[in-house]
Amino acid sequence: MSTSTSEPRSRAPRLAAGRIRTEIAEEARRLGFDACRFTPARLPDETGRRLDRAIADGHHATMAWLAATAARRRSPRRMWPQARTAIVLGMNYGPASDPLASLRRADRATLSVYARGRDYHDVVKGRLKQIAGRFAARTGAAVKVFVDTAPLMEKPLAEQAGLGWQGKHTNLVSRQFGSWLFLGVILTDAAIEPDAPETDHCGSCRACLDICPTDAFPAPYRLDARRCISYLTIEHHGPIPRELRAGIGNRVFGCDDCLAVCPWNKYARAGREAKLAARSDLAAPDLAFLAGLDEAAFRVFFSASPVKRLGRDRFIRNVLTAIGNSGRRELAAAARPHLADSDATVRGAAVWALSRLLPADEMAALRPAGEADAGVAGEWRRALGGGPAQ
Ligand code: B12
Ligand code: SF4
Repeated sequence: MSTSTSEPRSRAPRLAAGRIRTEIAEEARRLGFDACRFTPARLPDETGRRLDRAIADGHHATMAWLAATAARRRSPRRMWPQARTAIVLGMNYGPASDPLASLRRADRATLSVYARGRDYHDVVKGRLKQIAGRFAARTGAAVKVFVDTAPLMEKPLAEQAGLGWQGKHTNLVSRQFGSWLFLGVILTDAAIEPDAPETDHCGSCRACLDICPTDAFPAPYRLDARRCISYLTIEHHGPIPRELRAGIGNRVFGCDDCLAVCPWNKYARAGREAKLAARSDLAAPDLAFLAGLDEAAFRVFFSASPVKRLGRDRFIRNVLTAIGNSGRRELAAAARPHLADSDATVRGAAVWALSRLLPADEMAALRPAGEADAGVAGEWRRALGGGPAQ
């Protein structure tokens, strides 16, 4: 998100180049960033061509904003022609314990590591603004601040700045922090001496590709979001495609499998940023409890968490998918009330979940007299043997 701009009347070149770098890096460290490096605010044509190819192949799924902004996204200068330097910052959010441990507990939910603490957008954005604001005030340089949602390719920029390299799972891998860096970028019209880029250290390893539960990598370094659990549980609206539901397991918000198995994590350590510390009640929350959250309770339980942005309906859809995958008949009681939910996607997810836990005669007894939504009616038909159950 572009959150801060000052006039493009730069006096920055008057300052000694080394001093600017040191001042910014020290400020970044003081504000809790673990990496801060500099690179020219342009990306090679090859990066743009790869973006085009991903979009042409439909790998962006329903994230139409990726395609709509592709022309600006391919290089920072397409978005802001005066930009000369990208200051790329990384914040380590490495987990203190095995982030995949809750996957083995069928009655519990798994939230991705980044969703177990405060929303990183709030934490990172405010601090980027502080760094950029002070730098602009000292030098007269123009600045713009970005975290995640702006049309900027943060991972290729971070690789070019030398924070790490884009691994086969497509995320940035750092020799110091493994897969666990949040990225943020400050663009400026000041020319600052660049750092050297990082090179690829994946070698022949394919651990991230092989562990993916939904087979989302058509090739190394290429992710098809249509099959990625992170996309399906966070970005996707409406029913989750039937053939992918089983692979989701008990993941109710995001997925970390490909990140967590990276061998470079062995050099990583737990993040030191207190505000991003994991909430203990989100390490493996009870599925029955989560299924019982109404709108108000959902907002309170997930206040300040990125999960809140998902909204209650999509979150309950995810919880019901996890219940359907649990194999725990006793969880049927938590799913049953959602057969009458006001949201059709939630009703459909409840039908699917219950059909995986209950025998056909019990399922038939639960069928409502009428179902106006065609999608939910279809779920009922399949659940009662009128179509292939998965
Ligand atoms: C869209 C998006 C998603 C989508 C699509 C992911 C994707 N890989 O594109 C979804 C919803 C699936 C997603 C999921 C996640 N995301 Co996300 N996401 C983004 C976002 C907003 C844009 C990424 C983008 O431009 N994608 C378009 C594709 C085409 O670009 P690309 O991934 O860089 O693809 C490159 C490769 O395919 C490469 N390539 C293609 N062929 C080849 C061949 C070779 C040989 C090579 C070397 C390269 C190569 O070229 C392409 C261009 O560089 C960024 C923030 C930002 N503005 O950058 C965050 C971001 C990438 N996400 C982030 C995170 C943390 C996640 C999750 C871990 C969250 C979670 N736990 O669930 C997962 C990880 C899933 C995964 N394996 O990628 C972080 C990653 C931090 C890091 N260390 O890299 C970012 C940077 C946000 C941030 N500010 O910190 N995300
Ligand atoms: S985040 Fe999960 S589903 Fe997505 S590519 Fe990685 S392992 Fe596969």
